[in-house]
Amino acid sequence: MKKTSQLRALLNSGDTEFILEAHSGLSARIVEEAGFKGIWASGLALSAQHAVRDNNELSWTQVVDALEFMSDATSIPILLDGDTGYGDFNTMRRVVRKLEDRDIAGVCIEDKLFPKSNSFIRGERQPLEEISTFCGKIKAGKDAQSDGEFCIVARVEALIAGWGLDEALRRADAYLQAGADAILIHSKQSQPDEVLEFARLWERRCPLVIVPTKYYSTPTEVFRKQRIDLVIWANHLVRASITAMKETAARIAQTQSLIDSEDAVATVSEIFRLQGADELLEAERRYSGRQNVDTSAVILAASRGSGLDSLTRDRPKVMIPVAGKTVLRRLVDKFKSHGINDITVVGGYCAEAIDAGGIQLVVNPDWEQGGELTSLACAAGALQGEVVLLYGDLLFRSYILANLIDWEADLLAVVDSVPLEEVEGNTNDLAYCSAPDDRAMYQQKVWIEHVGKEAGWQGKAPNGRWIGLLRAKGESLNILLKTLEKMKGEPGFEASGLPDLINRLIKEGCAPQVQYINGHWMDINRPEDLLRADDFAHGHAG
Ligand code: SPV
Ligand code: MG
Repeated sequence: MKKTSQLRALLNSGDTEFILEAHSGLSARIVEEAGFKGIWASGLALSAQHAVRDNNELSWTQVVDALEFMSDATSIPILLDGDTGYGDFNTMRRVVRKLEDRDIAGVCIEDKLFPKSNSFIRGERQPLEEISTFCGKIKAGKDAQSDGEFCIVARVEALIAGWGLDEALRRADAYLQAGADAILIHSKQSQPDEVLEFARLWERRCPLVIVPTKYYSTPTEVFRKQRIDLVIWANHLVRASITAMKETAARIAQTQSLIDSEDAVATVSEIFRLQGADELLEAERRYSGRQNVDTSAVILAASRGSGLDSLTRDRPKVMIPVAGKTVLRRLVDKFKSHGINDITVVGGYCAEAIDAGGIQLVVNPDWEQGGELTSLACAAGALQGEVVLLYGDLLFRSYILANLIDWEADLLAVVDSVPLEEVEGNTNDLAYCSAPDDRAMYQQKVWIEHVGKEAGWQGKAPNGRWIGLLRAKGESLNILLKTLEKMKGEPGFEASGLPDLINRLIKEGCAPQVQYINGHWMDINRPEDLLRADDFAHGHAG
């Protein structure tokens, strides 16, 4: 339903309905999320939000600009507190057209003189507008609206100005004749008596609206009984924000720290949620055309690295420095420089020593008994879109990552084809492939057939070593996730590693394509690897 029709339905529902004040896009969204069917764009709150007085110090175009944010942020109708209409009948016409442009459902105008002041500041001394002049404004507004459902609410200030009930009724009647869609009867008394009496005498000639700011202690049942159509809770969000901001500001000023305030305020992710950050991420996926938007990295770093005793006494392998920078920082920098900013590290041993800057740290509680796949399962939530999966003790040249991201294949594994007899260090993950490395061929189509420690498999010699770097996306990533889930329920899962997962994927018909390399990487398993790593980092080796 369009917003104008929603407001009209609210005024004419036959029940007592409620709308709450908002003064910004954010507060408007909060009103809608709280379940309200409409928003009161309060003049007092809007001006207070800008630290100016409720005396038309905010120009009406500034009001309209603020309303645009509120309207864009919500799908429920906004009734603007339009003060006196900001001028004469002519201004009123222009205001109505501009409000319709911003999808505002209605405006309430009060029968005071421009520039007005708030009714609760010496309200009794404020002069009222001539009835005929005010009726002209209502008529001009009604004639200016292009949507027949747009509502003009006429606010009667006669009670506040001290003119009495008869004058209030006389004015309300004239305003109704002039075309008003509803009457707002305002009062500054602490009891609702005069408002209820007005309502009784008004006899439901048109929808009646009230603002019980001053007679706030009246039970809502009383309004229902008098069949008030719309109750405006006119200023509680701006007041709530003042209290919350003052308390938080004082606490931070006093403690010179954030520690005592963190739990008392909304989280930063709550801000993102209210801003609709998720929608933008989704839109980025659809529209940005950038390749790496979805690419994330998952680094397995739960193990201590048993061959590195004293170096890993109080930190996991990833936190070992190489040429002045930890292995993890090197990996993170490399990923970031390739546009991969969503990096998850699965820690375990001494996870608290992992520098969590710029990464999501997930801890595998079973790291001691569990193998690599128990760690991978902990990061299952991060296995979305396109994922680079690797061991946390890897150093490699940047082009390897660049190619890994660039290649088309859904599932891609990096295999080093340097002959084993020339290899220093780890020869664990031997790769048996559908064809040997033909270095004369670019993007040669080869698949892994098996990964294992054994020096021969089905009578074949290995074609190289899988370096512990894998990239998965699309259907292959789905199959990987399903396979991981299946393996979780099987005996032996606890002890399984990434090569077991690869072998299982091959059995499922999802063999990784091979990206052959020739050196240019290393992993860190023994103390002597560290000297090589320093050289590697300085570009002297590999
Ligand atoms: C407002 O919210 O700005 C109003 C209602 O006009 S009151 O402040 O009660 O007059
Ligand atoms: Mg006001």
